[in-house]
Amino acid sequence: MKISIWLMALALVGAFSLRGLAQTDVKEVKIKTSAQCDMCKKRIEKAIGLEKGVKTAVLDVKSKVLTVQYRDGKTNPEALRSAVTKVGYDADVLPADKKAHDRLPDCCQKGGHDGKDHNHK
Ligand SMILES: [Cu+2]
Repeated sequence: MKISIWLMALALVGAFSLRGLAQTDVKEVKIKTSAQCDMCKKRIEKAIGLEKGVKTAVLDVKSKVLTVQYRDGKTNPEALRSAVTKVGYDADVLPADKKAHDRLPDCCQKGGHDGKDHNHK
């Protein structure tokens, strides 16, 4: 009898600590960027991948959407968006950091050098 009470107590403690883990679990955010090409993809994924709390960062060039998996509590969508702007790209409603954007190769700047969306062949 005593043992089964202990087991129940253990199970309860286990359930609570699992809930605690879940709260610091991985979350996902999708950020619309102004990426133009595969170079942008690599640049953004590398920079955001190195941000604190980020597990994975994957950019879909076609939709320009960056999907970030991050640890809740270590970082947040606002910090991640701001990190994207510092790489030189728009992040949802946040405009790109101008200095960073102007340092990008022409083809990676907003709209590319001819003002049209294009992709490198
Ligand atoms: Cu580019």
